[in-house]
Amino acid sequence: MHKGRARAYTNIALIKYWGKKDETLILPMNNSLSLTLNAFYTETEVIFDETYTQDSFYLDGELQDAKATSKVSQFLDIVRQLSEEKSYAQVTSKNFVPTAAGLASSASGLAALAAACNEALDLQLSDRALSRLARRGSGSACRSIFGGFVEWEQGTDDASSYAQPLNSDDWTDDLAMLFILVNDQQKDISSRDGMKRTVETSSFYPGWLEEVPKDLAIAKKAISEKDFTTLGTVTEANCLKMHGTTLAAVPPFTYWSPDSLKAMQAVRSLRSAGIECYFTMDAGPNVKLLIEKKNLAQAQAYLETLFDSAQLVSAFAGPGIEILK
Ligand code: FM0
Repeated sequence: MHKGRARAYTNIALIKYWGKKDETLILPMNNSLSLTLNAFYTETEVIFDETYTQDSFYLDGELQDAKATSKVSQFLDIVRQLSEEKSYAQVTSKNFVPTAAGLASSASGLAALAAACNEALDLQLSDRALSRLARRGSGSACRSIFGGFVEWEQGTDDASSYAQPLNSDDWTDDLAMLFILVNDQQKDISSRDGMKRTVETSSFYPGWLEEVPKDLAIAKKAISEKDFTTLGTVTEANCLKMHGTTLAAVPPFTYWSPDSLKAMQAVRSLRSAGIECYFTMDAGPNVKLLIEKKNLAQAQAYLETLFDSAQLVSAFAGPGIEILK
């Protein structure tokens, strides 16, 4: 019996990962840059035991169905390939996110699973090797190995595609993210399916690939200079470009709901009132604001006039992977 436990925090991309050049290895079409957060995380325990007759996956106390288990099982196969271990495993995960927030994250989930496997099987992977392993489960998970600002270098093969921290701790302490949790009835298109359809069919996708290196360079310079205005401006612009690509996909789709637009407008109103903040969005309708800590209370007070206070959740910069005993 081999057992390991780990905690991983979710991350939100400021410059987005959107599209794969290799779907098996999960090699992305572009570099991305994220902020790891402290408020949402996953704790995962993995037990490999030769008496097990199949892999099993419990999430928040419930045994998962074949579909959810197969994603975990495929990842365990990769772990079994690179280790001596041949046994099946039991994976028990708990997501620490606000209830019904729709924030359950594959980034924190797969990063925690990778770290738990590393611990259970004493693989002694370096953080970089662990980032590569987590990437095989879910691309954005490779960034959750590290805390603060993190860049995922797209690379050209399995060995060269990994994340690394930007070492900007003294500035991340001043920053916050405010989540506006938007209710919506739309059927979800997963990020995996959405980016695939976009790469394959969107006439706007080549434009996206032209823009990302420029946005990334602006973002990295802004981080090194602690220039919040420039970082926020490029974060918001990059998000809009990513979401623009979905409108030209065939068939077209969008992750935006009416309340997403309402939240974006609220961000613009806050800026007009001199409270600087910028939005970003991922493969769903929730809107996330990048803001300096010193302005958080004021922004929250304004947003509470437009949204239910239960829809507003704030987070600060968080750490990298943690091993739990
Ligand atoms: O996080 O197919 O990692 O950079 O969140 O598992 O590799 O879930 F929606 C935008 C994350 C995509 C941007 O995709 O996909 C970002 C996104 P996988 P992920």
